Amino acid sequence: MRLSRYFLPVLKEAPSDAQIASHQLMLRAGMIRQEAAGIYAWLPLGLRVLNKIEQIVREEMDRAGAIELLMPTLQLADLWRESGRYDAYGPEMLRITDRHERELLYGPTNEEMVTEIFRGSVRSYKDLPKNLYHVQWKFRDERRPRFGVMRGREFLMKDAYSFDLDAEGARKSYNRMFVAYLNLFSRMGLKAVPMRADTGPIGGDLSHEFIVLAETGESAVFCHKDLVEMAAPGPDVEWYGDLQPLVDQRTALYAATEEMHDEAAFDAIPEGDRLSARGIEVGHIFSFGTKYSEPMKALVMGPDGKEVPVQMGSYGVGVSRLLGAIIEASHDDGGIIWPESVAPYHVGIVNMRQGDAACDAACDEAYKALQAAGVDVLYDDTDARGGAKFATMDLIGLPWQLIVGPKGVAEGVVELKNRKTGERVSEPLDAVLARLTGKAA
Ligand code: 5CA
Repeated sequence: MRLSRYFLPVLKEAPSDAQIASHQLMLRAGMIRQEAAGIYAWLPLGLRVLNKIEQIVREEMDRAGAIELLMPTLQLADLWRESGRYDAYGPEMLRITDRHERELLYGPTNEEMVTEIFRGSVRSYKDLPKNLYHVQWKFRDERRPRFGVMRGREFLMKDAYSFDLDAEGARKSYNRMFVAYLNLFSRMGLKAVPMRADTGPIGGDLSHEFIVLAETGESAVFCHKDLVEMAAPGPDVEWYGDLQPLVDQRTALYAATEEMHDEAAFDAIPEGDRLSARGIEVGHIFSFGTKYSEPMKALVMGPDGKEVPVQMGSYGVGVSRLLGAIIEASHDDGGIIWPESVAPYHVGIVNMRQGDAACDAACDEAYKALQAAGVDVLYDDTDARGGAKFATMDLIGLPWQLIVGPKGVAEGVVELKNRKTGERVSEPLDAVLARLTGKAA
């Protein structure tokens, strides 16, 4: 993409109501624009990152055996009356009436609808286990929407729902999602710690929140510090084997959110290993047995010929919130530092003297070669000053900057800067292109 043809409305100053770094940087980098309290338009640069995060989530769900579908944002109130949650949900639910006076709601979550889909076609244990998921916009009329995409009213969530014949199967489904979550957050460069959590309006008795530690996090959390550095298992796990040891490894050490905190258990940890911090909840998984299947009559036939309500769990990832969490974890005074896996573009080309024939030619060559190699590239071909171009590149945080100036070009070299480390190397263009495309020069 050529910046001169792109839509990247960067701001010099962050609006004064943006209190935390990620919110300020997302506004300044032209990624989002507030349209109403807690409701954002996703501008082109922001949308690219959102799509990348969504794709990582999707790949890890698929790997763990979950199956993607797409449920609508609007749901019938009557469906929620079946579970008893229509009245229980309170003012967070956006309630809507259509022209026929039918009561609808904008989905804050999908347990009821997915249970309805399941009961419409699955009858036998032979079709189990199943895990259905979607990535869809949700609406919750939060009392205090704040911190940009971190606590929005309209936000993008991945929500998966598992169905099993018995509690043992449900536990296996839960474990698959637990392990998939460790991998998916790690692929985004995040250290997310699973912590015992309260289940709130979703219900059930087994639940973990996945927490990214950050000073600006909304939740107070307590854990053993070894959990923070524990590496993710990676993709080569036996998804339908015994995952309990992997889960036990993470749950043996103390980790809990404020609502579940047990002071005595925490104090039993040696003092130097205790971590009392703040965190951002990027995912939340629940196992709630028959809470929905029983009242909604989602029954399956067991091998003994008896019908039982299906055992369920639900598994959420805050896809749009993740942009905020990643930026909180990875930025400096100059701006965002995207991990490669979610960066909107891999490389930014900075033409230090637009209009200079040699600079333009070198930039064009680099732009074409990178595009041909399938590398996402943003070419700053505007006539802004060099200083302003550097500031924009640092702000939007692409992993690599390829800097082309008249002096270097005359000497046959360009500069390659690593956004994260700040390291620069001066090399012939061919060598730099080889590095960026992963081919030897
Ligand atoms: N049905 C369950 C799991 S699918 C559920 O709704 N869980 S949840 O309420 O915990 O939400 C799942 C994830 O969505 C949270 O972990 C959080 O990362 C994200 N989330 C929740 N509320 C918001 C919000 N207001 N703004 C942005 N992200 C949110």
